[in-house]
Amino acid sequence: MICKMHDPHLGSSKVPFSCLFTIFGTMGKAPFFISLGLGLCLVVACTGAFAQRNPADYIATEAQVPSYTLPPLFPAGFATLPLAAQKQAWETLERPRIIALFERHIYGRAPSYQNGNGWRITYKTIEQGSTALYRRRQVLMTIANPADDTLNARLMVLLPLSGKLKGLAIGLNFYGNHTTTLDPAILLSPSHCDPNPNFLTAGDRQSQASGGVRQGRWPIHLLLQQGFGLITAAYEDFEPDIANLPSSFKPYGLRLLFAKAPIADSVPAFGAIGAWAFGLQRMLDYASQDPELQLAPAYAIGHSRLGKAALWAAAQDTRFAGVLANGSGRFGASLSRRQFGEPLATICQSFPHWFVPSLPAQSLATLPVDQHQLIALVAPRKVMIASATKDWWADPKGEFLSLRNAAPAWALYGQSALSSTTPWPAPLNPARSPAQLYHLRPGDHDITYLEWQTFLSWLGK
Ligand code: GTR
Repeated sequence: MICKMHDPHLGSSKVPFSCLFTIFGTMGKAPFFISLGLGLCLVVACTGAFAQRNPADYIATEAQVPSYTLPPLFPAGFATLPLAAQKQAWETLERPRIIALFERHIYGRAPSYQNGNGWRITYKTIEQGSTALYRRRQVLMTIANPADDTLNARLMVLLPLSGKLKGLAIGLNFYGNHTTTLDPAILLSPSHCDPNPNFLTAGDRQSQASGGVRQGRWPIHLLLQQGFGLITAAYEDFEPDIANLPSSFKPYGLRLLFAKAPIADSVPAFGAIGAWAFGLQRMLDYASQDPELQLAPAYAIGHSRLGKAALWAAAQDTRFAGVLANGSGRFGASLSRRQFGEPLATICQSFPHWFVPSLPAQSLATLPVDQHQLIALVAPRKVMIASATKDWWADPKGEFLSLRNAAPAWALYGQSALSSTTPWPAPLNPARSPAQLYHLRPGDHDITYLEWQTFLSWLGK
């Protein structure tokens, strides 16, 4: 049975009835009347009380898609160079040029704190322990700007009990670390979160009652079984997801921290997507300075807006061994010039704080980059792009075409990649090469066990 359930990160969507049992199953520690309240909320949601985006108001069928031409992946004459020279030109000229274009026109620039300009980061283990499943550390990351303003992010690090660490998944979560597991030792963060009665938030702050409500998105058991560790943090620890954030907002995020110690730069400072990507990179820094974690390949993982952030982080930062960008859609994996689903103007209007202020004024004709170029920046590392059949808003086919159009970047490294004629695959029949994987799941905008399982088993090959 399917019912409608409101989730601001889904719009309004359908979730399997079984999820209600999962949620109720996690409610053991909450008082009975809270469970009852949740039940009532879900019943209201099931009546379809929440508005849904109407595909009739957007381009949502293939026949309506206007023709488009993508910016070429390589400059003119590139193919005439010997392969070694192409690879060198890609790494020394093209990658930096393309990254600079994405910074200037879409995501904005991060502070380059590593270059001795006064930004500092410290880590403090504030709790550790173990369960029958994993070893656990909770780490307070403090980021300080040159003027000594600071912000804290709380990292939850889960590691297999024994054996060599095979890999690390690094991803941000929406409602708090404690929502990913039923472990009562997980600490809450005081950062903002989207007020969501379905997940029992305390207004716009995290609440203990939300323990485990997002386990379905975080199959920790599976990760550990495969020898993987997990580092996660609430995304709003790094940047509140609020348009027109007042400067008095507490606790503030990276954008205000950056604004308090501005650097002379003609490129605008990052929007929220850039700030979350920066957060992922700093989580990777934590892994890189730890004797055990630094030995494992680290993968950026994210869903939806956090899929956009994961892709941007992995594109810039070659220390990531790869990325799983799930349902990342507009300004994630999907091609901007393929007008299907969420329009450029709509995303800029709904989420003006995600991007540089000049983005809404861009037309598709003037935008100097498209998203296949972003994916190409991940080469020769691993990239999995995942979509869902009913997620027309994110343009599943556009996500696939973007990956396919990025394939020549892998060829520079002598890696076989998707061919230019690979068709958009049927659901559950992924298109794959050793370093590129596209997966289409039947269903809605979500990340599930299936995407994680597909990603991990592909990495294991
Ligand atoms: C939507 C947004 C999408 C996607 C999604 C999410 O409303 O339009 O691009 O990012 O939010 O992050 O949940």
